[in-house]
Amino acid sequence: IEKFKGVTIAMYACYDKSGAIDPAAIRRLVRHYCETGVRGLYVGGSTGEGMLQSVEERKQTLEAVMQEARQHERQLSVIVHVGAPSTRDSVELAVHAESVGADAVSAVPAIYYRLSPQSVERHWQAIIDSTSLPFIIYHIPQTTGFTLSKELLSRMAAQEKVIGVKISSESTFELQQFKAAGGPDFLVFNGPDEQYLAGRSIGADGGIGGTYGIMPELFLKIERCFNEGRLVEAKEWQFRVNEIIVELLALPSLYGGCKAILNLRGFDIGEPRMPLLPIPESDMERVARLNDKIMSFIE
Ligand code: NGF
Repeated sequence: IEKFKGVTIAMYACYDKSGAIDPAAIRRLVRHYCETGVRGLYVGGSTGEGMLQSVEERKQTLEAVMQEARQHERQLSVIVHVGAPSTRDSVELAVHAESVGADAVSAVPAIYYRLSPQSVERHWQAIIDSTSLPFIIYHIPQTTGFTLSKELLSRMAAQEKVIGVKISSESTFELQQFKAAGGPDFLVFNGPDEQYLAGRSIGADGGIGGTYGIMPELFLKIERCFNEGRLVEAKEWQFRVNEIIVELLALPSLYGGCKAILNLRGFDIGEPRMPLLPIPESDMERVARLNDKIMSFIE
């Protein structure tokens, strides 16, 4: 489980001008992330727009990620989000993830229907049983509407294959409680990037986040300061990160903003897919200023 600890970037979806998956752009971005020193990538989650893509597109995306990631000496740990409205699609994606050499799979509860805990448990179990890969629960109640109880979490965590939970709810208390319920070897990933340091301080083993991809260097600084016990410095870096996140959240869409920043840097990954909004021309000056600010923090 060591290979999953630390900073894991939630990968952005990459599209060409027509809105189709762009394998070349994916590989370009993964190549860049391989050089930053982060621990791994989380593919096809909220940031990765997995829910807005067909099963085939999700497979195509992962294949491009794996082809690039496996060419580098520094091996990124690749966690694949296979959550989907149907168990059948999630299982198909999990089987595919294993076949291309991913390190772990992860899933939200099946979305759209209001599901009982028994139903979510059966859904996750079907995914877990379909491969020999480790499984990471994805807890994001604000989008799925599903409240994960400590009881269900503990039952899931009792299985060897269930190695952790990614907690995107904003409660650090819940994070601490889930860590206690899972036990010392059960991984907890911080979800809200604004609380990376708070999450780490209260028991998270690392984080998976959607804004890491435009400023991995800053999250690595927080991580390093935290590990070396330099907490005042860690807090200063977190505050700088939060200055950026506040501005990103004020844009028409968060992922649109992140992608626009990467496009300014020449990555050419396209816009988010509707209903997520692109950044209008009128906001591009703001985005450029934000990019300058990030770069000034990184230097
Ligand atoms: O996007 C959300 C919704 N949360 C993400 C993250 O927890 C989920 C977080 O990075 C994620 O990264 C993924 O599955 O791809 C936020 O974007 C960030 O903290 C800004 O608010 O809650």
